[in-house]
Amino acid sequence: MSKHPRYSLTLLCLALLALLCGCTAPVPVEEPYKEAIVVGFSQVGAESDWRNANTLSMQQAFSASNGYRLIFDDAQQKQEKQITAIRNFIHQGVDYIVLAPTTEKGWDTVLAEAKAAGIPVIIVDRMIEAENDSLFTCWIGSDFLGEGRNAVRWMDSHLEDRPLRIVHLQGNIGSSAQIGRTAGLNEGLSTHPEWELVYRASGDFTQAKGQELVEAVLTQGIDFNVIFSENDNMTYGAIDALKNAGLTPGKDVTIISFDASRHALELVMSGEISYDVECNPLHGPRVENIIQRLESGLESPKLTYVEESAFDAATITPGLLESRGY
Ligand code: GYE
Repeated sequence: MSKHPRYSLTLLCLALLALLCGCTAPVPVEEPYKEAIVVGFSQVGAESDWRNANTLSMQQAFSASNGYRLIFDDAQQKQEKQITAIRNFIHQGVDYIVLAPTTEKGWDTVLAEAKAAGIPVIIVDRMIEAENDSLFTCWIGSDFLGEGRNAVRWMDSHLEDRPLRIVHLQGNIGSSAQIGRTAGLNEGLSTHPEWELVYRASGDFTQAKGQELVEAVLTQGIDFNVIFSENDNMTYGAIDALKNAGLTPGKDVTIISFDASRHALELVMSGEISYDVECNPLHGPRVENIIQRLESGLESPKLTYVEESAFDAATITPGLLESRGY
């Protein structure tokens, strides 16, 4: 049977009508009435500027004027809420499920349910660790280990003149963004005996927790000269904590950050952030393109990594800042 009973049914009715009328006139050439494609999108939450830009990009791509009905669910960084949302999507019989997973593990059961219901699942942004990869149709997102390695390469070539005492602010533990960026730093630590990790904790990718962690570091009197912060929002919190303590970000402490959202790039320009590794959140048109391919019966590559860059004072330009859409 056709994957799209809504089209075949319309055509069948037109053909029957033509038969009943006994008319020989050709069937009208207009496009058959197209129902909207229903997409259920389970989003991680609203923890960061990156996330909000990602949500907006998805909402714009899956608009009614583009032929979609988007059912959006914000899971507030809780995997249980995402599992419930996916079950609701299955129950509602959506055409596609798009999942931006909080963490990598724990999806096998619910994705098997989506598979049994015949609903394609597209994973976006972070990855999942599935027991077998037939549980999802495809994934599109970033090379998080590559991002971590990129930051380490910069530290290696720009901070070689002094021993590093690193404060590491991690993202939401168990998420691909945290796992990859942390693994990149760990590689750097293992090959640089002169780099010392003096503090490591998770700030869950939020500004408030980033600030709290750096305040705790300062209160404990830990000596440090680098902050390796796994996203821009935690960096903003860290900067506030440093400034409140009378320290100058970029001078007293070198800050490495991830995402490269517009405000962070302004801080690269002003020297408060020394290096920002880009992570592109504008996945809406990319996922939409995948769905269009699937609608036309084409396959989509199983894994797609988006291209990304990184910026420091030497590479940032006012033009780049202006053109930044997020
Ligand atoms: O870096 C962070 C967000 O998964 C790439 O999640 C995403 C990360 C991003 O909250 O800001």
